[in-house]
Amino acid sequence: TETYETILVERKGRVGLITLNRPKALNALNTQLMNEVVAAATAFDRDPEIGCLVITGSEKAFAAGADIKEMQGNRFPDVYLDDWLGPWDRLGALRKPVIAAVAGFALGGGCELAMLCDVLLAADTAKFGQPEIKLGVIPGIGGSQRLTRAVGKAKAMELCLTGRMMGAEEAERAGLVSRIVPADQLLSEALATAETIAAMSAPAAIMMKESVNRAFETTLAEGVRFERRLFHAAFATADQKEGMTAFAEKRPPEFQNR
Ligand code: CO8
Repeated sequence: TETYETILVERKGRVGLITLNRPKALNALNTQLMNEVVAAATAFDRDPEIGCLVITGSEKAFAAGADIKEMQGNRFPDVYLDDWLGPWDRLGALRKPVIAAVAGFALGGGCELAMLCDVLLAADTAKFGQPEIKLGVIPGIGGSQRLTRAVGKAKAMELCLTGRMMGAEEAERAGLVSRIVPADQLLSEALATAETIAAMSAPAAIMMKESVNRAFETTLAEGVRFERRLFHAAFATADQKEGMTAFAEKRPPEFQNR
């Protein structure tokens, strides 16, 4: 088992929980934290005992962005050759559903990390923003792309060009956030949602995630075709037989994840 210094990793039944834990830097995302989150998430993704992941931060900050003190001396040839930030793409490529549970600041890379997840639960204290412009740069792990897809061009442009933060209410209205919960219930709600997902048929949950994500990558006709193929494929699983038999027999299903 790995030991981590910048995150806490726990198993809660079939849910894998990753808590960002650099409280003195408001969970700023330095290289070590990136490597640890990606390693822990990848391990959960491969673990057949885990059905869903939750990534959360502290009450004050989900994450206040990339670590400004670590990156201020970076130069183009070095970061280009190192593929700096490239490992974050592996988080977006996980197969199992990932829930971001966001309280407090989710700024810059923190907002981008939340948007790399599949379900975004926000505490009423959550504050989202892409303040990179104030540092003379732009987002680097998909913020300009995912925020624009989530909230539309006008709001994304305004937020990215001014660096203004938006609160949970505005973020929910704009479609960035799945649901707002009181701050003191954020983790329990996130874990309950994750348990619900983890109790579904694992192949169906992965097909579902792949299919919804397809909506961002392709045309409507291709997306519908992709969905139809997976829908047909679902009839090859024992879980489809179990789910439908259980419905007919008026009992809860017991999925075998196969
Ligand atoms: N990097 C490094 N240290 C940070 C960061 C950060 N992003 N944010 C906060 N800290 C540190 C502060 O320096 C301070 O440390 P110290 O006590 O040693 O002075 C400590 O955390 C507490 O912070 P504050 O005293 O500033 O706390 P406040 O409550 O007064 O303010 C804010 C909270 C408003 C969140 C403020 O800290 C802030 O503005 N932080 C910077 C936010 C920001 O600009 N984020 C964007 C960074 S750029 C970015 O993310 C680029 C994305 C590219 C890809 C990212 C991949 C991960």
